[in-house]
Amino acid sequence: MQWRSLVVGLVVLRLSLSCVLWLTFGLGPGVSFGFNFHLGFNLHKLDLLFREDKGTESKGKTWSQQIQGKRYEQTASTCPQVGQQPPPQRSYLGLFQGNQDEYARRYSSFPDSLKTKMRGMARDMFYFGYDNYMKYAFPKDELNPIDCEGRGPDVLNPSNININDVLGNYSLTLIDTLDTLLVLGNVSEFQRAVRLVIDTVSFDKDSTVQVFEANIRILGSLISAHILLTDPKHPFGEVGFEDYDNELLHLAHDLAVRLLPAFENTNTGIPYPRVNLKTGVPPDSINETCTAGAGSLLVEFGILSRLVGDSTFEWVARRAVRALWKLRSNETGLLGNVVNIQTGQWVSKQSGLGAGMDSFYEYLLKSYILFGEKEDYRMFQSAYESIQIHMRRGRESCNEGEGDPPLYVNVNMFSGEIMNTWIDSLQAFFPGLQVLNGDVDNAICLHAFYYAIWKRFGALPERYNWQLQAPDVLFYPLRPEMVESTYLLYQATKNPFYLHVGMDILQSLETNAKVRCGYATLHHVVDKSKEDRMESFFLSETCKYLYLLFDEDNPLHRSDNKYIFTTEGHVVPIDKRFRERQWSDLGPCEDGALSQTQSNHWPEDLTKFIHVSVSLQCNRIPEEQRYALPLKSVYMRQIDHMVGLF
Ligand code: DMJ
Repeated sequence: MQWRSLVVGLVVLRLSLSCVLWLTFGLGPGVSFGFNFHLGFNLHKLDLLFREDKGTESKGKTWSQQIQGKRYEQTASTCPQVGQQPPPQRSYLGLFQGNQDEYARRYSSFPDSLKTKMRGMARDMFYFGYDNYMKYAFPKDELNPIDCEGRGPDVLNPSNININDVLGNYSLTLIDTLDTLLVLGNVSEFQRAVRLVIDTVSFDKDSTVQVFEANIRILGSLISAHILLTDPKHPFGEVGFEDYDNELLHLAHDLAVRLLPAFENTNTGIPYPRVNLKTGVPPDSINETCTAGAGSLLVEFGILSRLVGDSTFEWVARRAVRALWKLRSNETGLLGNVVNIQTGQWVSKQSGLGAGMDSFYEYLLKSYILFGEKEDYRMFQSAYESIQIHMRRGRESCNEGEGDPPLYVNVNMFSGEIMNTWIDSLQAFFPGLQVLNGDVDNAICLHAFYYAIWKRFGALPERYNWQLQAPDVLFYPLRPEMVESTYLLYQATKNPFYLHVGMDILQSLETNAKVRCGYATLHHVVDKSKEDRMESFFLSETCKYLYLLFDEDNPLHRSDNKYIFTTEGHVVPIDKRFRERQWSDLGPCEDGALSQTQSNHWPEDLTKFIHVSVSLQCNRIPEEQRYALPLKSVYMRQIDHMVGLF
């Protein structure tokens, strides 16, 4: 009974506040969710919980209004039925007009001199981390940037998977960083680093690592550096050296062979999450894996197969993707984020775009772009459609109409019902993928939401609760996703807005994360306390994308060079030879939806991806569009308001 009184009390309180507002400002109930959102704060939460209990959550367009337990069926983007008059509405747009120029003033130009300065800042950021890693930490895996020491696996606590999944006692940071040195134009240091890897790295280690992490950070980096070293087009100039004898490729192959036991003794073909590099799958291994972990191996394994002429690697990676795909829901087409590899049962039915799922989607599209297998694109298209239908909330168009800004929420894979009210930092990669898919409009809006969160905290909290307007999980380990999307959006639009975003990111990293020997994980995005850890992706991705954002003349941006980035930011050319395989035994596609797969040729429309995926020189964009904000001021202001910036 108590909660009912509380609800009634809150309803009364809210009605009184609405009355005051109505009498004072003439604001009726159909106005800005911003006001409703603020004033009905606790009520939203109770209503949401109540509705979730009853399972009545629906998939309307206005998610902030939904959380208040209201139904605003008649939004501006919903056509009224013929003969019916829509109820008069007062637009929230009106509330924000008049101040819109502050956004235009702030974001609509970016002088070349500032660009040069920011490029220098990104370069210095990289070298501060890299040089100190080499000085204090190499050959260990990571640098502890506060104590200026190296860090290897946690041998005393094998169950510390936060560390041991990633650190294999194989000079992780050095390997992960190889191609960034080339992107920064440092050929001599690249060559020195390659030699160091060849001379010192061995995978014959008693380390139990996560297959996914070893694949994206180590295998991906080795094959990327190998390809760049041997690329006959010499995109970065003469980077090869005379006595190079494919050692990086041999190392990559050696590692991949050590990962193969993960694909044995699994009923579904979905791999075990971890292997010991010496002894294979540990006897006490769990039978559960996340979708991204098992389903994001195809890019690296596929390239390796094609480079060494052995289909095994691509075959196991593809079998895993197909097995996961078969387990999608018949109702929604969505997958969950944790699955049992023996039974094929979903352990977690949550479907989202962030942790546990992110690179699964990414690699469907990137595999297709690289290898031209139509099967991959069909899966991607179908997944993208399901995401749009079941996860996307908010107004239909990013830059038009009324309603909440688009947002992608975590839903139950079978019912599409919302499961919680947070989005995570990893999801910030998605606008970059949307750009790659040609959906720049949606990318702009989602990115703007994350940027507003960044502005508020000077970082992205690991989880942000959009209902509470507060972080749920407070750390920020220097992740790259936000800057990755910023870079790809800049390449697609050439809008100076994105240079400002990059500058903000650079400045907050300098202010909030810089310590004695590098950049430290933020333990708490509000009080800015730190942890003594600098993950390898900070140098391999965060710094790389920041530098590229400001380096217009980078070889990667020349129109005759076409590249794609792996999920760890490693550069791989889109090359004809990766579309030619010497085998035809990829196995039949058992899934009816994919059975049309016959040809391994790229279809005609691939140019769409090539244009956005690589360094498009966007000089064709008309001036007035280039310097207009990518998102109208009124919508930017709406989002800023919504994340509590004012
Ligand atoms: C990186 O290792 C990769 O970007 C991966 O896809 C996701 N997690 C980290 C960065 O956050």
